[in-house]
Parts: sequence; structure tokens; C-alpha cells
Amino acid sequence: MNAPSTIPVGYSRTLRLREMLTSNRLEFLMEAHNGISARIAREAGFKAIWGSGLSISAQFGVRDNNEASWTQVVDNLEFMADASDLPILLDGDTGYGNFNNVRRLVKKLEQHGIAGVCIEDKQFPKTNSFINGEAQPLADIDEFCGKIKAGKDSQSDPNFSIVAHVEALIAGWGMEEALKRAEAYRQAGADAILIHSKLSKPDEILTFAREWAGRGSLVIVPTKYYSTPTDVFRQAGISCVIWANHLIHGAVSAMQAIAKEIHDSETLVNVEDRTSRRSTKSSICRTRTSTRPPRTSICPPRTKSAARSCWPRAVARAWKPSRRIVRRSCCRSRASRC
Ligand code: SPV
Ligand code: MG
Repeated sequence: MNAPSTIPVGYSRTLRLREMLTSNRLEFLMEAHNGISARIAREAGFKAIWGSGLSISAQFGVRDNNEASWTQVVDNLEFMADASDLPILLDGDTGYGNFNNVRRLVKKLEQHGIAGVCIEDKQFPKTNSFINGEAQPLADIDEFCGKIKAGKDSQSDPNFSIVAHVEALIAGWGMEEALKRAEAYRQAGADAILIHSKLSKPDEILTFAREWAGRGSLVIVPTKYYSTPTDVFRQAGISCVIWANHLIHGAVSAMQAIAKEIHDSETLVNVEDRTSRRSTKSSICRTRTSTRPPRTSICPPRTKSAARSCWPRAVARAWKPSRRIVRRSCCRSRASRC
């Protein structure tokens, strides 16, 4: 199901993400890593965004290793939240430190309109799951539960979600450990469990889901077992699938091909039809100044000269007489403008 074209007032991002995590349907989150990719995910019809740690790092040109500071990540999220009205679930890695860092992170994310954060039970600085997975140590269970509790205690919106990412299968600690950790994190207050696997088949995810037996919402990231039919996840009772890194990978391939072509041919002729520049459908690359008046609670000016006195010049030029002038309280208080 697609995101509606307009979101009803009051239907907050946090509530929408929470509903996706707890619904009986299989839901999908699309990776995005900056403003433009967040907008593209929205245009494609997705209902929520995964703020991928790997992809956000990659678009900064650094490793998925906490080389970008958490405040740089939060600044980047601000652009994403401004560019798209979808709920964003941030991949918050290990929470950027201890429980105190998680506290501050949750506060800042709420201030920026982010709907939830996913934290993983590894150690800071984190290493991407697929690099020497077996060699990676895990966080102490109690310490990680402390981070979840600290996050839940500091959220002011009850619908802000904390997802606990279990790395036990990836790191070679086995199914029993994965289930033990997931249960501890659920009891600590996690709103959902992300269970990750690096196998090319979904076998351990399906075993986990069977043993878990619906104790709470399950989120998966089928990057490695991508050929599994999506209905298999539905039948296993998974709540959400995250398509984790595909906009960044797609963007990188396209940019590499275009850059090489322009470099080698010393002309733009061969790429003109391969870029979004010509696309009439897409307003993605915003190059024009808006000529529409800003939306304010103040009534629109009734004459062109009034428009000139209160709007920027480029906007005032586009002034047209309004067919219906509604007198509101601001007409009385700001008579010269209305
Ligand atoms: C990410 O997107 O940064 C993730 C998911 O953690 S994955 O890279 O597939 O481990
Ligand atoms: Mg990550």
C-alpha cells in the first residue's frame, strides 16, 4: 500500500511508523540518505524511510564506522525530514556511545521530527554487519537493555519507536543467544526487534520467527537473502522489511556511468537523455525560485501595491486578484495588508 498523497493533519510521523511496526500487514521501509533520496522514496509510494547508517556515511564519503559524528547525522536527517513528510526510522548504530548518548540522541531526534531509532547490540565505534561478521564482539546484554530503557525514558512522544537490532546471528553467536537477547530487549521496552542475517537464504530468519512466535514485532533486512519471495516473509509473520541500501547503490552506479561517459567523450550529448534534467515528470531537482506566495495565516494582499509592500519582489510580481476575499481576524489587525 502506498503513502497517501496528502497526510491528514494530526496523523503524526511517530504514529504512522508505530502503526507500521504493529500492523498485521507486511510493511516496507525504503532507504534514503539525504533530502533528495527522501523525496524520491516518497514519490515512489513508500510509507516510511530507513535512515541507513551505511548510506548516510557513504553519501558523506566516509566509512560505515561512526566516522561521521552523530550531530552530522542529525543535521542530515533534518534535510531528509524537510524534504519528505514520511516517518523516518534512523539506523542509530550502537547509539553513538553509552546510555547517556542514547538519551540525548532520542531528544534530538524528536526535535527534528524523526519517528524512531534502531540501535544495535554491538560496540562503539560500530562496524558494518557484513565485514568479518564472525569476529565482531557484541554488547553486554544488561548494558544494551540499559540503553533501550534510557531511550524509552527520555522520549516525550509516546509513539516514538525504539527498535532493537540483534546481531547475534551475524556475529556467529547462534540462534539461542539471538532469541535470548531479543527477549531481553523486548522486556527492556523495545518496540520491535530487528533480526539480521548474512546468509544468502532466509533459513535462520525463518527459524527465528518461528521460535519467536509473535512475542513482538519483527523487522528484517533481506540484503543478503534478496532472492527470497516477499510472500515468504508475509507467511512468517514479519512486520516490516527494510530495503536497506538500494538508493545509494543505484545512485552511485548511475553517477559513475555518467561521470565516465562525460569524461571520456568530452561532451554532454551522450548523457542528455539519461538524466532527470529533461524529465517533465520530476520536480526532484529544484532549480527555480518559487513564484507562489508564501503560505501564511495572514490573508493575501488585496492589491498589487499591497503585495509589493509585504511580499518579496519575485513573489509579488506573480500577484493576481483573489476571487474570494474572506475577512478573517487578521484583516482587522493588519488592515493595511488585507
Ligand atoms: C544499514 O543500512 O546501515 C544497515 C543495514 O545497518 S545493513 O547495511 O544491511 O547491515
Ligand atoms: Mg547500519
